[in-house]
Amino acid sequence: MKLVKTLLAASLGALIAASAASAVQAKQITIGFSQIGAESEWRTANTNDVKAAAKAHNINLKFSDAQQKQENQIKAIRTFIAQKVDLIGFVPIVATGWDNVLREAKRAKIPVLVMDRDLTVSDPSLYVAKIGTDSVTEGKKAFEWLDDYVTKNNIKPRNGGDKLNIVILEGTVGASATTGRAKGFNTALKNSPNKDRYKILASQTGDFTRQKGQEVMESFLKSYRNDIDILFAMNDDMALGAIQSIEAAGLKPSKDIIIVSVDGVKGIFQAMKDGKSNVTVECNPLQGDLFFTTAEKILKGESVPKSVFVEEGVYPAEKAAEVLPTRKY
Ligand code: GZL
Repeated sequence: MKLVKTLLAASLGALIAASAASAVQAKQITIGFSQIGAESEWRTANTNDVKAAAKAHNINLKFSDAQQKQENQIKAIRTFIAQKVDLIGFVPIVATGWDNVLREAKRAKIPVLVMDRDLTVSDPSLYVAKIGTDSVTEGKKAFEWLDDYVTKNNIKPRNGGDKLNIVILEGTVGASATTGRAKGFNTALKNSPNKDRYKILASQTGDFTRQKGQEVMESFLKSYRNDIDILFAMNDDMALGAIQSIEAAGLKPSKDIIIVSVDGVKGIFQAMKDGKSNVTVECNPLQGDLFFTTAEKILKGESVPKSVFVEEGVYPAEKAAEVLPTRKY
């Protein structure tokens, strides 16, 4: 009789444990996600991928669009804390200014997972990890492609001088994508054996938007028209805006002015196919699946790497027609 009671108690215990475990598994994860805004084709692709991946992972996603304002991101994170979400995700529009709100998340014992851009905090434990892109390498790849192209095609300054003049359309001021790409590009230029053939004539933010890219390129052309040989645009949207200004000034984009940009969105592949741009360095926005897989690991108490980069390539114009139909964004 005693044995029967023991067996019954054991099976009851197992039943309770199993149902508790299944209850934990059954509990849908709720994640609060603060997105920067919708400033570029790239950002829209990133948002669409996050939403699709949340569905695929059966995540209850509370999505907030900050309309390009850091204060809106901070407000959204505070709301997520008040709602006691399981995890907070966000794309830091700029690298600094997050310590206080992330301390509030830490006090509320809500883990924070960063996507896409980097942040600078006084205490690295304020966020668990960052899933995203390596903007320094993207900037380095951009210059290295340019240097190789100039050498192979024996490109000479349009004004007959001894320097190939570069103008730069920078991204959002203070964003890690901006500082990283600038660092990568400028360091590769400084380390190049051909560094003396280049001069950076002007560099100004176009805030990653097509409209500002067009406006700033128009002002560059007014100031330096026939002295500009190369445009480095820190994203494709600004390059596409600049192409419109270059054509309006009666110049041939990709021929009179070599154009190098970053992202790899469909719009730049079409421009390259139309003979209007030279190369795009891919920055992969399709980070949603990796983000939610990592979030699930964090919530199970598993350890994850502090930083994980997604795969990225380089696509010159001659590849555009072949690659365009395969592009997912
Ligand atoms: C890069 C990403 C940048 C893109 C832009 O990781 O944060 O923001 O390059 C986007 O197109 O606006």
